[in-house]
Amino acid sequence: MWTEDSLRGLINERLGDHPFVVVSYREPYVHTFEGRKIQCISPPSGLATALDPLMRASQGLWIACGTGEADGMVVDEESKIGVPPQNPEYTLKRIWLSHDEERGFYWGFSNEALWPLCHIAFASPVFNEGDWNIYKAVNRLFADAVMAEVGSQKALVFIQDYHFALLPRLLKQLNPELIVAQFWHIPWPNHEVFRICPWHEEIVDGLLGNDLLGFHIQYHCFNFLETVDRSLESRIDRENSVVVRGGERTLVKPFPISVDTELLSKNAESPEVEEEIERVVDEYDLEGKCIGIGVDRIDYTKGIPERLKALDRLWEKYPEEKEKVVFVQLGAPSRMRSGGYWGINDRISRMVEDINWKYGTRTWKPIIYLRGNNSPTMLAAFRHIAHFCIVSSLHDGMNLVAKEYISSKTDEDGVLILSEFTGAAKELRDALEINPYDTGDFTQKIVTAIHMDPQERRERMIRLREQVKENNIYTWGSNIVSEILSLKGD
Ligand code: ADQ
Repeated sequence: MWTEDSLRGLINERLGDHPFVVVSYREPYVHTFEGRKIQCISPPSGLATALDPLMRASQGLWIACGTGEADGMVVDEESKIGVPPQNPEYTLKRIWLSHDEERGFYWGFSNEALWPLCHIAFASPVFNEGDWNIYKAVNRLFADAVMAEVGSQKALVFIQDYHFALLPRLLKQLNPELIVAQFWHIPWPNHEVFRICPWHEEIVDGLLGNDLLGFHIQYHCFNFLETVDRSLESRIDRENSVVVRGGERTLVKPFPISVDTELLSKNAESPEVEEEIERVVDEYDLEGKCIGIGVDRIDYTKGIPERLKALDRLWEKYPEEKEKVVFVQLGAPSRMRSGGYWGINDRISRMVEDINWKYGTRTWKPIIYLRGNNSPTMLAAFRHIAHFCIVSSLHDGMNLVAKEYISSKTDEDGVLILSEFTGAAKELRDALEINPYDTGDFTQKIVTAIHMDPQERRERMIRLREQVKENNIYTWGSNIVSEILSLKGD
């Protein structure tokens, strides 16, 4: 089983004196104001959890956009700061984007074109030429930032996600000695879908600048290879999952991401979480109830309206479940500057209100909707007490919520209801699988979860916990880093 220490050991042993650089849009540490005081927070993110030990061991450099309101006040003249701030072990370099750059690069092309294009959720992508030009310019800005640090050295550059599809090619043009790898955190659709993007060939060519390109699951790798095959002149070695183009090779492989299972399990039993459990049970009147939860960024890909529809059907068809079952939906507002997200927020609020009005009584509220960036302690408390958790994404690269729920169920008692359209469904075979569009079956699965025999519930949960223990976030980090290190060839 991989741990933080063994991941560090791997780096110490095999990196040598090659610089290690991570590039992502989001930064691992953000400086904000608390009143007049500056505070540093590390946003809860699986990615930072996996990469932090790796960065510490390599004493590397992490390049990301400075987005915190106090970020600019704590860096040096090169926009750098040693992190973690109390005991610096590696360097964070912040890149500053203008309003127009942020609008075109992040809100525009990344989130209004690539996000809907890669998720089959039937939201039309917006292909705006102005946004595309800014996306290209910001990718160049990051390429210059990497080059300013590594020059002609043989450095290892590990890029995160769909914000930087063009960066690998730009880097390889500037320094062919670099080892470049990228992890694409969202699905890759099939060629018929991807080719509607007017610039799909440039995007695919940009990604083929990578020596290694990782997706969560094999299916996304196949889709990518198919897209390459049908978009560009190249040779595909399917047996080894390699694209050969102009003498360059790109290895395309799945690396299913995960969570820090051990830490989440430990936290679930901490005194802080126990206290929070007492508080929420009391405040929301949950004593003796069968509790279901949903935990999501509010995004149209997460299938929240579909989930509410199934719950509505539950109380309509099975009135005996009234007063007994309470569903708690924790929803973090997300990307609210993007027009595509306003509708989903309104729709969810209206549906919750309608269900509570239709079925609620003076002593029972069927759905408790806690909209906000909920604290890790509150999330841990709800995960620990929930009898079932629903993940009903219409399409999702992996979905960490499913794995966080399992990790928090230290009592080995709980049921995961999981959409077949998540990457997680490929691993978590003991979940109750649903098609979120099939409301009848979805409702039936909720009933099954509520009434599952305790022995079966426990056996399924034990197997799920074994699965996430074995493939934890450090397994992901170690597998992908081993692959990157083996590319350096010495
Ligand atoms: P996301 O689309 O953000 O990630 P997900 O994997 O579910 O989706 O991660 C969401 C994270 O936000 C989880 O850690 C969760 O606990 C947290 N969160 C959700 N609701 C919250 C709330 N109300 N308050 C506070 N925190 C909340 C993208 C891809 C996924 C892929 C990940 C990692 O879309 O498919 O799993 O990257 O690669």
